[in-house]
Amino acid sequence: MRPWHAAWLVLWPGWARAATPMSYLQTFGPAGDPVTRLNWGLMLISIAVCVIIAALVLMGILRRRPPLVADAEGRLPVEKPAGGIRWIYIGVGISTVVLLACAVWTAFTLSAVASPANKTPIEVEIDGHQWWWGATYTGAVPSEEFVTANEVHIPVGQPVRFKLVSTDVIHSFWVPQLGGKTDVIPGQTNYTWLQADRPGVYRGQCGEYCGAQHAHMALYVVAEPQEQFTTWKTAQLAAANESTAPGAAVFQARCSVCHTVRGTQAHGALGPDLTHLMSRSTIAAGLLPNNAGGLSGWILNPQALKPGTRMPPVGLQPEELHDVVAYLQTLK
Ligand code: HEC
Ligand SMILES: [Cu+2]
Repeated sequence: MRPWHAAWLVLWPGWARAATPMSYLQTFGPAGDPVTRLNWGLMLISIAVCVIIAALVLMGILRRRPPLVADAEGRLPVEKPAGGIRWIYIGVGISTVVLLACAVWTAFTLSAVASPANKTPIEVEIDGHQWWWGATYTGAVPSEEFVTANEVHIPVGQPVRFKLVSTDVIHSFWVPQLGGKTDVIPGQTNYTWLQADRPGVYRGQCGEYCGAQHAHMALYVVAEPQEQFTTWKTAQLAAANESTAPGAAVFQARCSVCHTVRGTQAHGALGPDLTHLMSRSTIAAGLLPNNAGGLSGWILNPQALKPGTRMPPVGLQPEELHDVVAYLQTLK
């Protein structure tokens, strides 16, 4: 981002979200807004302090002292004229008040973002993997539970609780325009929450170095009106149909050990759930667009596109590849 773009962040929020999806200088929900205000406030105070100190130093340098007067023997007085200590007291006084105010503001900010004001009926369990995000929507009853990956939908204007666990190393869950980072630690469960006050797609990213493909561990939070969210959720809850397409057989034979497609024999858990793969806009945690080209390239050789990824090249014949991609595209 160029420095002058920062001005646009303030003047035109829509631009901020579209052009700088990872900028935390502007947020769009109560889990982030208090911190953003504090951020800008402390920055402005710091700038003011620099300007005031610089001005005072300049004044000190430029101000003429009254010339020292020699006594009868021509000696200059050793003692300097008194005065000025008053300014030390004033300076210390002002700084103390300002710093205390900042500390109090910080404390209020931390408590404001610690937990949502309203109840959170929706809880999503996020599990960090090298290098993708699993997402389980836990319902009140098991039949309301479903699993997806790398793209979570939330209803606008409602707080959503995120339960964070890791299956391997430490990751960090971070959607900068909605809230701060929370570490995702193996053997420990952390919680955070997010709320989006405007509909939109918010980009998230692993915020803690977790290995070679850390940079390709993105996450999308899609905030939509309640009605659309319910439609999405209902679609996600549905299982896929057993398919007789040739690609389905290839998938069962070569991919089901790692991938789940609910409603079929595929129950693998090493890779993302693919039941509603086509409802997602990207694959491989934001690396590729989710279309025939992206899918074919990915399945042909994931290691070339995301070296080190836990998905191996499966070694399909061209026809099998074609069929399996056609099958995947039916998983709407
Ligand atoms: C050894 C386990 C394994 C096998 C076998 C495997 N995959 Fe994967 N697959 C993964 C993992 C792990 C990922 C996540 C990779 C990442 O994003 O870094 C993945 C990701 C994917 C994705 C992207 C999903 C998303 O939402 O990002 C697709 C599509 C996919 N695999 C299709 C297939 C197909 C088709 C086959 C069989 C031809 C297959 N996989 C075989 C482990 C496997
Ligand atoms: Cu990471």
